[in-house]
Amino acid sequence: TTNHLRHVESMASLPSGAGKISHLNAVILGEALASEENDFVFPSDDFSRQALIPSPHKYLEMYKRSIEDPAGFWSGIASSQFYWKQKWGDQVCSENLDVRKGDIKIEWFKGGITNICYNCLDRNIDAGLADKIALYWESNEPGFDAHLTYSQLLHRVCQLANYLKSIGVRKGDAVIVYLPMLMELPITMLACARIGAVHSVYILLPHKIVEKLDCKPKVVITCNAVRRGPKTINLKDIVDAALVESAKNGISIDVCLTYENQSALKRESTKWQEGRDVWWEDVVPKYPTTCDVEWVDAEDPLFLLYTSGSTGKPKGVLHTTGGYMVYTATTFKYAFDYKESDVYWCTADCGWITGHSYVTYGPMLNGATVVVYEGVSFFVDVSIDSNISICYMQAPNYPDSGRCWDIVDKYKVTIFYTAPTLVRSLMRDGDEASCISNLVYTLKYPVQNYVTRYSRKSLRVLGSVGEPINPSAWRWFFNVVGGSRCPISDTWWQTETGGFMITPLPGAWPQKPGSATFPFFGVQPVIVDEKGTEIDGECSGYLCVKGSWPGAFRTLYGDHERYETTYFRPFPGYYFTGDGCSRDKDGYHWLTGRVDDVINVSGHRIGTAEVESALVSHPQCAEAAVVGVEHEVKGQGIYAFVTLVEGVPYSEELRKSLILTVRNQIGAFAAPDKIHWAPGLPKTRSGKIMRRILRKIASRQLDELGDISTLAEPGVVDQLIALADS
Ligand code: 6R9
Repeated sequence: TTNHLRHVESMASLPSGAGKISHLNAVILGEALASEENDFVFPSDDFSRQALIPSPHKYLEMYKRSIEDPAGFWSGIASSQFYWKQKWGDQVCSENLDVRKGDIKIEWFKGGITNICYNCLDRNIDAGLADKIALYWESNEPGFDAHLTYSQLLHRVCQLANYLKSIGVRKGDAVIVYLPMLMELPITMLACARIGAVHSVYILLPHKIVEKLDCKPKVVITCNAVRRGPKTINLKDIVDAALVESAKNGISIDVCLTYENQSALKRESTKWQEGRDVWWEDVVPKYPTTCDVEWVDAEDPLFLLYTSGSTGKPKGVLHTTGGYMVYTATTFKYAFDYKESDVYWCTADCGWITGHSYVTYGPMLNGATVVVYEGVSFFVDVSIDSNISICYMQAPNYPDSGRCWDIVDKYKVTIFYTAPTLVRSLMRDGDEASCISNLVYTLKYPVQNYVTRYSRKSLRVLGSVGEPINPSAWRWFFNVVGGSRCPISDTWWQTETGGFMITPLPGAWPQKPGSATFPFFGVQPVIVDEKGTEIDGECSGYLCVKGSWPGAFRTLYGDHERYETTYFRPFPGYYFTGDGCSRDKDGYHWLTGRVDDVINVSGHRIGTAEVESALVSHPQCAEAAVVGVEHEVKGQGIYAFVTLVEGVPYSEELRKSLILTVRNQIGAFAAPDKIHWAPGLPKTRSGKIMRRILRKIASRQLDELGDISTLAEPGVVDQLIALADS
């Protein structure tokens, strides 16, 4: 095609100096592209022509600059596109990323004084966006919606900020947020940021919250209930239970601000603790709609977000203000080729980093119009009832599996950002003729396919995040959902990185289904072997990052030691991502999943250790070992080997009760898909469980068990195999 040629030409004409950037070597040569590989998918000429980064050449030019002069590159963006009350000091970035040279430290724009809420709202309003829609809110029930313009959003944010100040929330104080996808969630995040408070948003609030409250919050913001598909979930009950637990540990919450989500539950039916609980609607609207900004240092904390680690205790990832602001805004703009007229929908929940960086901050900093959808758009069945339904991953299938595209058409969504788990589940439903649960829908859409009965013609760019997207899901997303027209930004990044690290720039690169392609500006990914030696060219190994980027997390809250040990000690001199990665002959990056003991279920990280500790807390469970197994929809499923206390017989009832224990302690999404009764576990003589073998048994690759001679009791393997399908 002509487009194909254009790409090859632009690659061939690159300056030879660009070749110094080693991982791009292969691509710069352009050889593979010329060799008619059919696994490339090219952006259309039309798309590339209007794109912010229209060619590999342009990308390389900017990429080179960002690597050779990071301070110049980022300070140029920071000063031209954001408001700073006061400019930063002499140094744009000061860092030590080498444990051998002292404490790890990352600082960007230190001394710069700003406020991210001001930059999201006031700055955009001053620039003429006052009447532009900031948020479209779509309810769980089709037909119910709301919206706010930028100036209306600012008023709401200010009212809440004033209320929070009135109850004593000050700069640096932590605020716990447990809200569903209502407009009040981004409002809350922005209100905290406006007054310099540190928000800590949860996607679930397990009973074990006590472990997480080391930030000593005084205020919790929640709502009474939420509708997810056909179900009502009483969030307030979950909060109440968590607060009882934390009180036992001496953490007392003064105020539990509760939004009355009327469509889900009336206030009369909400359990209430006088003196602590306050209805949002009774107090917040009484406050003034303007509120002075608390100016903060670029390195003042913005938020804490807890994420699973490979050892039991969740990690409180701390992000600061200035670098995060510059980084999320810039990544959003380029990776989605953002235009002012775009309508953007990210299906992630704000309780996940994706919701922080790419529902709230990144898009709002760009003055974008954002769709917020209340209903099930992702997963999570957070109910804490005792009824074990094995449905913890839910697709957005209410009233049916066409809901996403219904929303896309309704708001004329142009950029749609979601997770492979959702793509896979809709792919499963999407190609079937409709088998519809709802009469109105049946009459409206008699026999058509869930996807194609909608136009989707507004779509321009698609995005994927959370786990590697399988090439088959990629192709379905591209061909069916995007009508073979919309580039897919498969964004690889982490809670820790704050924003995109390896991502296609739509329009710039030909894509390969399943590859996250190339690093974002300023990011230097390196692949190392077990010894920590960088490997070049076509290779695979451990993914690390050299140097810092503005969006990087600065510490683990209250545990800088663990921050260094987990991320900077495994391969001294580098940030270790915990992921495996290979690079192909064309320089494209392929993420291969976690190399530590973290399972990725529907894009959510669950430490094996967390699930194991929950299982073992059951009085009849002696020992547990958890591994991930391939799962058609969730990406990975949880497979648990469980050894029972001597003399206790294995039964269906016990199985349910084990699963319930995990649900109650961690959350429904962590519930094992399979409990495999194990009279014994394969262990080395030093007592380490050999997960390598358990993974093989779990995936029934029995002829690939490998060497089992180092086992203390090799006989257990045969026992386990015998019990595999019992
Ligand atoms: C944003 C987010 C991070 C882990 C990460 C990796 C996996 C995320 C991915 C991906 C392949 C992608 N991951 N995006 N793997 N391709 N596009 O997911 O943050 O919840 O912290 O998870 O998710 O394994 O290390 P987080």
